[in-house]
Amino acid sequence: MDLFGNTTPIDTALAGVSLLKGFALKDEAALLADLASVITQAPFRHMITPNGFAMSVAMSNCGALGWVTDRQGYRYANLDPLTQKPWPSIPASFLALSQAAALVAGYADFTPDACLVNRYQTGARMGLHQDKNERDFTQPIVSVSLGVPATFQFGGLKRTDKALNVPLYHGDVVVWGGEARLRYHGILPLKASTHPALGDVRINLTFRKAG
Ligand code: MD6
Ligand code: FE
Repeated sequence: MDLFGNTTPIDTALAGVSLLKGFALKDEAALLADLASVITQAPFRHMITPNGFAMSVAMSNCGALGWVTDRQGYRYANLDPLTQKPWPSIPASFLALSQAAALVAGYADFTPDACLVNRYQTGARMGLHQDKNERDFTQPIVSVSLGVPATFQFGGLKRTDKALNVPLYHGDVVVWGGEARLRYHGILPLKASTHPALGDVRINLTFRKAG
């Protein structure tokens, strides 16, 4: 499957990235119900970066491991620091979707143990970063976008490499692996907008094999 469906040629600069437009739409109802359940158990919070700044993106997690940041650094933790309880387990609808997307992208045995849930309100952004707190870089990351659109920046292997802007819409799924796995990426400040099911926010689910 090529990156932009069948309308645009494959951009070889993005080898290792599969953009599955609308792949999550058929599961919308179950995903939103399961999302609500996860957030009831592990509420969204603005975590603190190692430099002491509150992130503009609010976060939660489900799965055996959850991605956290505080003054001590970025890491995966098996307890929610807010509740001191294990994170909720990855709901069946989340797991099935992530595995189906990984399979389409060529990863037959993706077994995520971590699902980071990001909530962007108007103006929230995620600066260019690499995902490198995971153990096994041969495993892909599966990223699901829900709610209002956002502009995703695909950079290179160096922070200063020029980034390509790609809009992501409700239901889009991106699978990252191979040579793309350590590329810098980020989300531009969210523009004010409203989605019929989610209101004025964007939700991103990123599934990983972290441990
Ligand atoms: C977001 N996503 O889409 C932020 N990281 O809100 C990420 O940081 C990300 O989508 C690694 C792989 C896929 C992603
Ligand atoms: Fe990331």
